[in-house]
Amino acid sequence: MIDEDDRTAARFEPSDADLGPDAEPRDEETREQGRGEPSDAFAAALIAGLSMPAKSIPCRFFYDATGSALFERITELPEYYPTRIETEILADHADELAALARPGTALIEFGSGSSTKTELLLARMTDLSAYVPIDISGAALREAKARIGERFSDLPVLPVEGDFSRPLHLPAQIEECARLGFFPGSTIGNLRQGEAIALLANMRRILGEGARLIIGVDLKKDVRQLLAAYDDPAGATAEFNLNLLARANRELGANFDLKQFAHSATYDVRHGRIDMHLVSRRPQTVTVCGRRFGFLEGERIHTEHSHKYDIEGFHTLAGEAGWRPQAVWVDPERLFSVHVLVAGR
Ligand code: AVJ
Repeated sequence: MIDEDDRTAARFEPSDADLGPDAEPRDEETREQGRGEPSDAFAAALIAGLSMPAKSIPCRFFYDATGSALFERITELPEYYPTRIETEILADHADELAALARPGTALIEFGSGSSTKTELLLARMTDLSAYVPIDISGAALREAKARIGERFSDLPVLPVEGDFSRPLHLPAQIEECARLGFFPGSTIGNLRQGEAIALLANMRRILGEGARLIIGVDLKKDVRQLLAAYDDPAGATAEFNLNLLARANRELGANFDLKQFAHSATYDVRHGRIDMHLVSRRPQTVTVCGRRFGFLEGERIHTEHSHKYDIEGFHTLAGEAGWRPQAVWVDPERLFSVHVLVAGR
């Protein structure tokens, strides 16, 4: 089931910022730009991506302050079901979630941006020993710690600043704890097959044998419904997509004319994924950091993959990374799935 072209892509969104707990901290100023990545990383990725015959921009650059706010708006759209349905599934399985967190368990969240869902879990998991958010952004971690610390004052919050697509150590304080991972939002869908397997395998190494992982995965469904979720009539997704170019103008002094690029979302049946592009409306030239990039009319910049799985397909993928299925929950309309996996073959 593994595509050749997917196999070669071994890693999840390589970033210049390998901030394991032992890495040298970068200075505060560069670290605070966007989602913890300095502008020069954006500049380098943008120039590399626009220099390829098939142009692309890595989707992790969506999430500067503006992009994060736009994504929040997307999650409130009637057409964008994933956030709403995943939250419902978690709420509907509160007792089973609580049972996953026996006394002495540490909850380890991959990313720290999903406040409502995290708080839903923490409210149910009353016997947790610690909450460990892992994120590349120190600012996001400080916010999460303040917010969680306020509402759950008895719960030790032990943030880890680092890139969870790389080897990473958990805090010594949770050495004796059972580990329960949490990776909501179908973020796994951003990765190609090979990258997704590599990330899941890395999470297994981080959490250790016997650990459990709660992971949200968007399901395959009617193509019209998928397309509506990624090309909403209110134009929020278009604005989110175009923010990549707006960000380049703001941060790098690029001169993209936002009116001359169109948002596009298509469904690729073979790979089971939504592809987002920005499409040049006419022949044009854009300057980024002193470099000129030509666009033909209709030429596209690829900006995001969002893979959709059926339950069996996701089980196969997780199995390749050394995870066994323990449980899977879906909503009555079968729009979204939440899996519980166990580390070990
Ligand atoms: C945050 C990656 C899950 O793929 O649905 C929403 C991002 N892109 N609308 C997704 C997104 C366009 C989202 N994920």
